[in-house]
Amino acid sequence: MREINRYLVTAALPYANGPLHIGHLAGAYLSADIYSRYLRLTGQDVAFICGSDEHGAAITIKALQENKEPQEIVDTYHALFQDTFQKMGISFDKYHRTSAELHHQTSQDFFRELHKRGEFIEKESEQYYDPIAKQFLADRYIKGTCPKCSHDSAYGDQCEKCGSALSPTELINPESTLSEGKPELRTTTHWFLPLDKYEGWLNEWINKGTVDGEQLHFPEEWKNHVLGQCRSWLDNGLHPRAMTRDLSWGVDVPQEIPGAEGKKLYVWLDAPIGYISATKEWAAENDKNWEDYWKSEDSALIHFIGKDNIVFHCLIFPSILKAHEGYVLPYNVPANQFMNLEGDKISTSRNWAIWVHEYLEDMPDKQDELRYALAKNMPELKDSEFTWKGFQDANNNELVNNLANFINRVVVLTNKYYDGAVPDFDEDTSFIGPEGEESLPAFHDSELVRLNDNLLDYRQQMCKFDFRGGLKTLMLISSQGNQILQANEPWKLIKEDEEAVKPIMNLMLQYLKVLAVGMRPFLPFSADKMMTLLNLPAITEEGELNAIGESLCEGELIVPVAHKIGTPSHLFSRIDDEVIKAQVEKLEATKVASTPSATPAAPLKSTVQFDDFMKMDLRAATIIEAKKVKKADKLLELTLDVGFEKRTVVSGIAQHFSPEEALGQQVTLLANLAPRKIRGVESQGMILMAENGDGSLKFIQPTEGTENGSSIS
Ligand code: B3M
Ligand code: ZN
Repeated sequence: MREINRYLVTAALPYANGPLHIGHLAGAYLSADIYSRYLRLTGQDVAFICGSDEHGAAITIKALQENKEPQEIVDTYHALFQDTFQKMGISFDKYHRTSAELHHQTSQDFFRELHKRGEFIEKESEQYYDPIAKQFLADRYIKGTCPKCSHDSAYGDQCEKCGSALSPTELINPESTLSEGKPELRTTTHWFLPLDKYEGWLNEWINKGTVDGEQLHFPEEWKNHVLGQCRSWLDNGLHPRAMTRDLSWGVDVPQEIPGAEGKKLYVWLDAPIGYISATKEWAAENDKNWEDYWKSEDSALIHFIGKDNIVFHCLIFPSILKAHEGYVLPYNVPANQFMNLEGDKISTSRNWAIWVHEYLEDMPDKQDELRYALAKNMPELKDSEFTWKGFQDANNNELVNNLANFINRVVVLTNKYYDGAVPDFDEDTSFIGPEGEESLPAFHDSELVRLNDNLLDYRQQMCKFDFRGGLKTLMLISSQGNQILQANEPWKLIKEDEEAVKPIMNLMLQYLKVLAVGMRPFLPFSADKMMTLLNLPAITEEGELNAIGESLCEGELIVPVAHKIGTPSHLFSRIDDEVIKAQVEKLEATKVASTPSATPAAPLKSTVQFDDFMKMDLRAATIIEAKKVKKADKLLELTLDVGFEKRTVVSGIAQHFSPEEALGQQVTLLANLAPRKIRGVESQGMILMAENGDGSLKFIQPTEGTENGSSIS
């Protein structure tokens, strides 16, 4: 078995072409930060790496729209990102950028090495060229009508309406986005990575975690939706992918290679290498060796990303790393799904988003409140939803009423009864436990162990990337503290039996320290304040959790008797309805501005009898596999987990959802529809969809917490 002595944690490099929204935070950055902070608290050696992705068409098109140079655009957003991340407490060890010289060199060296090893195939192909702009038109430089759904402004690489992946030559009536002129086909040569040749080892590596029989990771530790996406790509067959582009902005193909002139590296080749150049820079600044993190078997590479980046991090980048040789492959890629906002997909183009820098302007001291609301709702396994009401409730009911209330009570009472000094106590004094049980006198054996058990649950959840679970466990510790106070009523007991209050208050102070340290990954600012309240040294994230765990295990106090704590001050405050209303109105205003006039609803169908309706058996089910049906543009073949069994359903949603988008969604299944064969596949039921006035489709989804197989009536 592989021993891990070092962690290299990466978060997807954000494109420097627009500000960050809460979906970005919930997708990659917050989870990566929580995990890195957690690892540091357990004494691990961690390098937490990120940077701005400053190449690719996303940047040049933005520059074009704003009539600026690409460099100006990336400088603006790189600075904004640094500021936003820092204010939100994202604790990168290095935040780098891909326009840096070191990055250009690193990615060119990579290309050179792959070229030297003969890993590329050089291929001539016909590509659109804009004779007015004198440029080849890759990906987003070309627009036209989607051959799949007839949407009239599909891009050369993708139709944003139906989600289909396209190539520029498939577009009907292609048009250059640079000159709006008609492009012509010209021959150009590019270097391709033959991904089809790597299918064999990729299959073994994804499904068994082994390469040539050597165990490199454990697929059972990977999230199902990540494995599912990888398998669906592999099942559909991989194709050679061009690693270069004819562009003016990006990393030059090393000029000594014949034919390199005018060619740039494909952004998805250079961007992930950005993780390597960032690590190099960090290592140079911190007297570390970057190769320990990238080239040593006892190092675990963990990529935090959103689900739209899975194929690049789980198949393409690993292929690049392996082709180069000497590099570790990702140990886990705990990708998140998407976070929706108030019932709709977050969308930059429709301005349906909460921009993090604006949030910080509106609520400059509420970083932890946002981190909490996002973490508690993190789309770890399926899409989730952020609502302002939910944010308010999380703050008022959980942070204020549970956590802050508990902490405040303990600090106030300790100051009042003992002048702030942690009381000593008689171990034979009994008190009532959190579930109302009359606790046995052996305080050390029962209560500290209970606390440690909770802490162990938390640790297990955090190791498994179950951050929602970890946070819940911490909030449970806080609720248990509140329950112990409530059941024992020290404020009454103090008048009758002073001695009996001491073990309770002592224990509550131990709870506080566990909460401060445990909460640090989630609420770094508040955890620091909690340590100040306790008058304990600041948390340095250098193994504090281990220290606490060891003491609790031994039945030793983690806040010693006679230690003098600080004076009370409030950690969180209520957020009023007006504040929330203003935010909702701000968001709604963008919707009114961008929504076309409502289209009339479809006319009602004729009446059915109640009995007819009751014949339908509707069940909750989750899509666990999704793939396109060959030669059928409209169909997806879905595998559904219906709790008690699995079903195959062929559904006509392919023009609205890509297999990746469908994967992981919980849906409503009409389970007793007579099976029928569609394109040779037996479809065992139908999933229910809503059609909006504009023709877009939505899944009819059971509310959060509905178990697969539950019947819906
Ligand atoms: N910039 C895409 C994105 O932000 C891309 C990630 C690069 S990670 C190497 O979704
Ligand atoms: Zn389309």
